[in-house]
Amino acid sequence: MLHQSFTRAMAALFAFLFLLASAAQAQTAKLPNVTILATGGTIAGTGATSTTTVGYTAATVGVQALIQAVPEIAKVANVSGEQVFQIASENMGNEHWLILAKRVNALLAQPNVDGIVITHGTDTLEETAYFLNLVVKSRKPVVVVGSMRPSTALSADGPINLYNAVNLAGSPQAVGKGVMVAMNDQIHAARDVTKANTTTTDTFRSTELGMIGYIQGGKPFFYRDVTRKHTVESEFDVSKLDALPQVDVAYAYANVGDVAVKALVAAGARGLVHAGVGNGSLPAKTKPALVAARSQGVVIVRSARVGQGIVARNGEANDDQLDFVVSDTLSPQKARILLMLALTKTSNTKDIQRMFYTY
Ligand code: DAS
Repeated sequence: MLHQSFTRAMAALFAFLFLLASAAQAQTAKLPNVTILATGGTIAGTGATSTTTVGYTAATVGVQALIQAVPEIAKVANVSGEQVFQIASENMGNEHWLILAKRVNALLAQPNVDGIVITHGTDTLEETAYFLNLVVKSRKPVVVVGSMRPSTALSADGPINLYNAVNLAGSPQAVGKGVMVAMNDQIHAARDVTKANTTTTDTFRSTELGMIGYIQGGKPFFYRDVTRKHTVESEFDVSKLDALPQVDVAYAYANVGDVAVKALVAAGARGLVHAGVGNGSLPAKTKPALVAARSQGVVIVRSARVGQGIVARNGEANDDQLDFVVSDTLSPQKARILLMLALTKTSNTKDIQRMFYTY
């Protein structure tokens, strides 16, 4: 009699545990599969004390520790992590971008990967995001995220930024939006976002062209669409590239000469972005060096240091006569990225100008 009751109790227990496991499995099966690619930065940084918000060490915490620090992530996505690099992003280079882009495309080609989050230093985050926006070959969400305070700081922004980024990367509404930057509960398009403050948590801004949405309660809310081509509509493909053409930026200011331009060209620049004053103006002391560079086959893009607005073709210079390209609204650092990729396809300035009005 006792034996029968024990057997019945054990059978009931096993049935309950089986149902529990099945329910958990069903729940997991419903969650999106998101891969986190960690590259370093402040989000992986540590400081000596909880009030150390400057003077900390970036790129010290590994991807698994970043994930374990936010257990809530497991409730919204099936997450796996890869440590691609561990660097402060002021040291990000073309070689890093090629490795990262190839890994992103390989992962997104897998049917069991629904989205990707890239944790990154904030200093060049906008540049990596724009580069990927032009070379990722998938409509699946790719979200670049960082933080302005190290993981050890009071009110560190990294954990909530990471939680938001994973939610966004796993969200069906984020499909087809191009590469996004998720910081400070905001969603920005890679093309128009820039780091606008040295230290504050609201540093990422899309100023005049506007961010594309918010993340509230872990959910994305979109209010704008991206108008320029990106990802699967892009003509650029880095899958077979081991290097990118050397393209540099020369900054204009009162009393500037031509030393920087001449030095960059002498060092082998195949393209040169001039960060002009105002509407991309060319100082008289710099212009001859740019004209000479063009005559040697260097492609010149007139951009502007001001940060907002369209650099008008044939406005402050006769671009038709000089055979220069204008950057449209791209910042000098982003114009450099597009020019680099353009030069993997062509050196024809009319074709390159089309690209600057397309992406
Ligand atoms: N040095 C900065 C970087 O790695 C730290 C940061 O803000 O992430 O970009």
